[in-house]
Amino acid sequence: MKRFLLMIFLAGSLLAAAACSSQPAEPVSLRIEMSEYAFNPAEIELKVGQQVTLELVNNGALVHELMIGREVMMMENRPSGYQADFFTSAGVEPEVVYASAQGEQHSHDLQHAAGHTGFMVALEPGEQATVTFTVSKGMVGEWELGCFEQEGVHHTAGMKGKLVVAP
Ligand SMILES: [Cu+2]
Repeated sequence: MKRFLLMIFLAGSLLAAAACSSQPAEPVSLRIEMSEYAFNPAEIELKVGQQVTLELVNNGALVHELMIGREVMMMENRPSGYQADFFTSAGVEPEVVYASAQGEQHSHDLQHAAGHTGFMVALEPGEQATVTFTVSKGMVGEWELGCFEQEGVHHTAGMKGKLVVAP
C-alpha cells in the first residue's frame, strides 16, 4: 500500500514537472565582440533554463576582459570589479574554453588578477573564448558586463554592457 501511494506521488510529481517545462527555453549562442572600449552588443537578454554559450572575440588592439556582476568595487578610486559576481551569487560555474586566433584550443584557469574576484575571462587581441552555462533562477535580474583592464581605465572609458535575465 505504501508503495502504491509512493507511485501515485511520483506520477503526480512527473506530471507537475512536465507541465512546468511545457515551454523549454531554447539553447542560445551569442557572439560578443570586444574592442576599444566597448562590448558589441552592449545589451543581452537571457531566460532561466536556457543553455547559453557566449562566444567572446577580442577584435581590439589591447587586452580586454569580461566580468559580469553588480555594484562596482573601487580600489584606490579605480573601478576594479564587482561586489556581487553573476556566477558566484548563483552558485554556477561556467565552462570556459579559450581558442587562439590560429584555432588552437587551450584551457586556462580562471584568472584572478590583483583586485579581481569572481568570474573573469581576459583575451589577447585576436583571441577568442567560449563561456557555457545554464541560466539559473539565482541569476534573474539586471547585471553589468564590464572590462576593468589597465587599472579600471577601460571601464571608466565606457567598456560596459547590460545583461538582463528574465524568469
Ligand atoms: Cu577592455
